[in-house]
Amino acid sequence: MSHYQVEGNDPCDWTDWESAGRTRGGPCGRAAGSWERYEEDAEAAASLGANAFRFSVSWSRVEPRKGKFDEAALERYARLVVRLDALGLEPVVTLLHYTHPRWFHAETPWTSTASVDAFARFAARTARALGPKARCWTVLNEPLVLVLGGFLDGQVPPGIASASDAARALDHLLAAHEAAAAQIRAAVPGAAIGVAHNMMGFAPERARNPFDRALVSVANRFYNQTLLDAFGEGRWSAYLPPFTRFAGKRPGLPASLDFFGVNFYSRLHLRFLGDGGRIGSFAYRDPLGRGLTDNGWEVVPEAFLPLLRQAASLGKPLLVTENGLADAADTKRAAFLEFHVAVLQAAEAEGLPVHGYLHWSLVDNYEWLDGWEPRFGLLELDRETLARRERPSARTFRRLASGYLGRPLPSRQGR
Ligand code: IFM
Repeated sequence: MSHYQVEGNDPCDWTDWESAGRTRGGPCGRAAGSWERYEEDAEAAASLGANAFRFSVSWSRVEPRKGKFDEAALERYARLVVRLDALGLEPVVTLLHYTHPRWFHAETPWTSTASVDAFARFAARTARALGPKARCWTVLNEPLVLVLGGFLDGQVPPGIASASDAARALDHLLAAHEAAAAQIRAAVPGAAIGVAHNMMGFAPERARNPFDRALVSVANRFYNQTLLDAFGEGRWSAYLPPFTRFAGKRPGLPASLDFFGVNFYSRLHLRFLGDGGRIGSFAYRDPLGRGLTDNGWEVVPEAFLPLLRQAASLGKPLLVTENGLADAADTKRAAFLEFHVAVLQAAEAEGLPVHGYLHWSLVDNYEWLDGWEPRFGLLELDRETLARRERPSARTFRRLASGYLGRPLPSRQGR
């Protein structure tokens, strides 16, 4: 779960984005009301047989004014951690899941080095407040997606469209990861530090077309491999045609990471256009005839294993930090779960270090630009009463959870 998508009533940069009419799906509003219901959600996860619970901390709640921390907000997350622990659920804590406090972009934007100190301060306060029971940290969620949407496309806050700003923002996000990791390790003995990276399958629209195939390799290199290079080698150089290059060096990054989180959903089909204006087009297709998800994504577990192999080349433990689908009628979710857990078993059988699987999501939540239309929950949310009700596929999750024994969650290397 991520804070903004479930908690409700959390004024931040994204709320302003909604008010400015920049989203398609209406306001987030009360969301799923989890700020008041986290314990109920934790109990539901435990009753489904889960042994871990991923959530994110809202920076805007914790530091609503720059440098002024809200102890009550920190205490609320600390209470959640205590409850998770009592229920036998390992907390997996994310510190940046897309949203920022309202002051952030004006005062310490990701394009400036001040962002790194600001984020490290937030990380330090949060790690101290959540304490030793919060061991597993995915510091940044999908940093590359944030950079592409917020700094290259201008689709999400802060709404910038500049390749040079995007390159700078990525560098500072990675520096912020490193600084935050040091703070967390100082506050939480034995903490395991990770990142949650969105990985996408890519296929040539025309299987034998050499230009489509070349596009696939460029897209994979840029979208999937950049962060693997950054965290593996401490440097990255990524090219997105025609005019974007991200390159940088952070030699301390590899040592700041204990595990790599993979968020996997779908696959894009690429077609070379080369018509001057656009290099290529990309679209979700359904060549395997399974039917697209409610938000039009291909269901393609076949693309999952190659991506896990690619991520494993980093040489760190892996955690699947997100995987799921929008399926309000719940006609596809059970099979989706079966397919993807079978891939995890295949991955384990070939020795890939996959330590666990976190389904996205426990309960229907606010899906950013698409609002409330896509329904990702194992639990269906009644938007009027905020009551949760198990979808039939929750039974499949329960059965798979009891049979699928991942390895213990990653621990800090060298300890
Ligand atoms: O809901 C999002 C989540 O916030 C980040 N990863 C992808 C999910 C589905 O779009």
